[in-house]
Formats: sequence, C-alpha cells, structure tokens
Amino acid sequence: MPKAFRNLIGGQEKDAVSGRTFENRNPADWNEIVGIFPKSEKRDVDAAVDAAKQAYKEWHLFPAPKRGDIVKKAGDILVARKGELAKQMTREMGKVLLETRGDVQEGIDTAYYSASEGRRMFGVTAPSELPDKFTMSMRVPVGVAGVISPWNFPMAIPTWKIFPALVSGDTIVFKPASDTPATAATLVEILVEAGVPAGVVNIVHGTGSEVGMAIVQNDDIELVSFTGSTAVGKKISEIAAGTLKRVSLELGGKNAEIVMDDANLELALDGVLWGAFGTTGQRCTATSRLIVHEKVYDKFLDMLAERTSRLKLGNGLDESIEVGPLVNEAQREKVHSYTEIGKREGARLVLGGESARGGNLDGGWFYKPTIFADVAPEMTIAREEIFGPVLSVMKAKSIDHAIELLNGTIYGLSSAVYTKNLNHAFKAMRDIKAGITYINAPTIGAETHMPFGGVKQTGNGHREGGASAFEFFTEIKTVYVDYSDRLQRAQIDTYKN
Ligand code: UN1
Repeated sequence: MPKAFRNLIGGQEKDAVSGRTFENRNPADWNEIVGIFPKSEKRDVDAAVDAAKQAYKEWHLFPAPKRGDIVKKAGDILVARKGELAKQMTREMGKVLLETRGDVQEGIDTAYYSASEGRRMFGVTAPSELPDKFTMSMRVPVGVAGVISPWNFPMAIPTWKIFPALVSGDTIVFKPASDTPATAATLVEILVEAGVPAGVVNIVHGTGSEVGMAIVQNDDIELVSFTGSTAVGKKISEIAAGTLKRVSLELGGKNAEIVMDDANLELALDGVLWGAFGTTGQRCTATSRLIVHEKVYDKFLDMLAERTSRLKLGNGLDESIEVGPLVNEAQREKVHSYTEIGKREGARLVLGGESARGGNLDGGWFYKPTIFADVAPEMTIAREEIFGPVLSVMKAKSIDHAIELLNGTIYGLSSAVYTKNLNHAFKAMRDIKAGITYINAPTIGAETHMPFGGVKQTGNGHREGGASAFEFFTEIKTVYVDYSDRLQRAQIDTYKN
C-alpha cells in the first residue's frame, strides 16, 4: 500500500474536508505510486489561514535570531537526511540523483544563509534634521504568507520562500506542486522536528486551481510568493490587485547561451549540454536557445549533436543515468507538440524529436534530447517556453547581433555568454536584458545567497535568494523618536524662509 499523506493545519494532521485524494506517481515508472495525498479546496485553505493567523500572534514576537536558530536546525536535519531525501525526490520528480542531491543542498544552503540573516536584517539609522530627534528604519514581519511552489525544484524552491519568511517572522500556508508533494511534506515534517511551533507552517495539498487560487483569494493572506508559469502568474496578479496584496512572481524563461567564435568550444559545449538537458530541460533557467557565431556554427553543431546523442536516458535512481524522464504525461505531450510546431515552421530537426522507448524506458515519460538548427527568431520554438529537452539553435553574425537575438523574447531570466574577449563579455553584461548573466558558465547554477529572478514577463520585479528575499517577506517601518519635549516641525522649523 502506498503511504497516505495528510495536510498539516495548526499542528494537526488532517484529511481534505471533502475526503478526496490524489495519487502521485513515479515519472520513470508510472506503475509505482509514491503516495496518496489529500485533494483539498477552499475550506481546507481557510482553516490553514486561520491557524497561521493565530500562530502569527506569538511567532512575530519571537526574536529573529531565535527564529533563525530553528531554521538552522532544519538545515542540520536536511544535512543528515540528504541522501534519503534525494532518492525520494528522484522517485517523485524524475531528475537524476546527482541533481536531486544538489536540490537538497540548495535547501541546506538557504537554511544556513537565512538563519544568519536573523542576526542581521539590517535597517538604517540616520541623523534627523531637527535637534534632539532620532530616526531609524527597521524590518518588521508582514503576516501570513501564501507559498505556492513548482515541481522542478521540489526542495530548493520551497526553502527559498519558507526559510526567509520564517526568519522574517511571517507564518505560512504552503501549497506545493501536486507532482511533488512528498518532498514538500518531508520538508514540513523537518521544520516541525526543528521546533517550528504549531500553526506557523501549514501545508495544504491539492491543485493550483482549487488550493492555489483559494490562497490568492484569501484576504487574510498578505503575501503570495509564486513560482510557475507566466499565464498563472498573470492571473494571480489580477486577483491580488483587488486588495493590493504583495505578490512575488517567478515565471517563465526562454534563456539563451551565446557561443562566440573566440570561445573555448569544449567548455561552451559542456555548458549547453548541462544547461539544455540537465533536469530534462525542466528548469526556468534551462538553456532553451543556443546562439552560435557563424564562423563556428557548423562545427559546434556537429560537436553538440555528437555529444547529445550519447546522453544516457533512464531512471534517475541509477547513478550512471544522465537524463531522467519528463514529470508527467501532459508535459511529454506538450513538449512533443513543440517538436511538431518546429518541424511545421521549417526548423531543421537534427536530433531527437520523439519519445524515447524500449526496455525500461517504456514505463516512463521519457523524451529524447532534441535539437533544432537554423531556427529563425520568429518561429514559435524560438519564442515560447517549452520546459523540456528541446534546444533551438540560431546563427549570429557578431556579438551585437547575438545579443539582439538573445533579447528578442518576452522573457528575461537567465543568459550565458562564452567568449574569451573581454569587450564582448562586458558588452553582454551591460546589454543583455535578463535578471542573471553568466560569463563562461551555463544558464543554470544560481547560488542561494545571490538575488534570483528576471526581467520582462519573467516576473514582477522581486528577487528571491540572498538578502533580497528578506525585502519581500518584511515591511520597512520608519520610526522617528523626538526627545526634545516640544513640537518640532520637519521642513518648517529648520528652514524658516
Ligand atoms: C529554476 O530553474 O526553476 O540556477 C530554479 C539554477 C538552480 C535554480 C533554478 N540553482 O538553475
């Protein structure tokens, strides 16, 4: 019998009020059920929000360094359970063990970084323009935060949101992706073990349309942190506008790697293989386009096709596997529909373009790493996020042309440039419109203490990661203390004329 999981609301394990459930299956072996989860709805969310509101009363008064200690403890437990959690994650999400260990490590890094921020969370003090008066700004918690996370980084992304929120003094209603609820449930179990009081973190499982939307619509939720598609992000933004709820959106990407004719081609090749086919292309930061200088275009394409054809597909629990399955059947159908569109619109299919079958692959949602060459900027596969192992290759005449091609999308998350020419590198750093630019490194590889996020339709200006996460999860309060014992009027008493 697969394990039955429950929601955690106000410290109590609960089934969905309706009693409904859903299954979570292993994408590499769809006969294996990873767990059964409550299929919750608005009533469950409302109960969780009430619990979080209640818990906030005490939690926000708990000193920030002490809140940090609890998050640090959660990091320590993650360290101790890293191997086991990575296996659980590979079983429910499909990416290879090397990467799921990295995903857990990203949670550990976030725990330790966030915990130390509990002893900082700086405001400023400044002199007043008036005598016997003191001014300062400080960070204060906001209230109940709704956390809605995706399935591609089942541990890392929830921790990016939950750990800084906790250290900030907010309480949480957490809805994890319904494709990766087991990792999320384990994270919450770890937080409870680390000492998070009842009601401070509540988890409600279910779909985005039922649970996610109920979170966004609940007036007692003051913050929503969402990572997912641009379409859903726009919907959340519209709903949140009604109450001016603060919303952080991390949305789609159409990231590109530029390879200049002066680049170390072997290095650029390692970068694009990791960027495009790591996590089976299912990253917001995946390399979805490759822009190659015309002088090395044919040669680089040959090198790329040769190495890509040797990538080993299979169940990610086997350490020799390099590319796991897609997360579910719908995702595989979506990816394949882009292959069809690419062919129809005249791109040249160099490799892949179909489901991978045979032997152990038959029981999973595998798709062959796919390369399209001679892709023109107006083609759909050059513009839309695919979220799968599909790479669109384009040709550029110069660094300026390459940057122009790179910028030609509605998204702006990550970007990479391979060059040995300092002038090209600095031009790229200045002119690329993206939240993240890598020089001689792939589009994936963000570190948790640095800001993470994008421009244009990739988000709404907020950043996760590092100190910037604390800007989202706290409010700035400005305080003036007048100890002069008389009415002092700023702007007026100091400048009489
Ligand atoms: C995402 O792609 O959804 O830089 C997050 C990276 C990871 C995080 C990616 N550390 O690719």
